[in-house]
Amino acid sequence: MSNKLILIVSTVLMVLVSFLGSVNPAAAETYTVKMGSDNGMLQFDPQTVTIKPGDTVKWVNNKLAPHNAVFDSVKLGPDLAKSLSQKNLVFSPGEGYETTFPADIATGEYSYYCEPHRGAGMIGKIIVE
Ligand SMILES: [Cu+2]
Repeated sequence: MSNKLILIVSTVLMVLVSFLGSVNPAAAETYTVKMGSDNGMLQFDPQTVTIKPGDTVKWVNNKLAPHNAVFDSVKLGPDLAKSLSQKNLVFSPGEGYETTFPADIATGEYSYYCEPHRGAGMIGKIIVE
């Protein structure tokens, strides 16, 4: 190869590398789930949220408190269930909490429930894909 060709090739490679280095992974997002629907149902709203690993779910008390959000320790194992769950009951409108799903969490469906209203069907689902 001539010196000129080597110079051109190395310049192209440098431009390519700096371009690739500037591409950021998608920024993590936050999804809000209302506890108690606007029309006064004992539900999480939306009942199903689809997220990616590293995203955050924010539960906010809306109506018919008290509520919480508990993940099943039998399915997930006690450590993961504990890290995702929010066991404290919320009473005031607007009160809530956030859970960031770990970047290395397995994809799949993660169902959870509100302890006081589980029997009434207050059950939600987070789909990690
Ligand atoms: Cu509830």
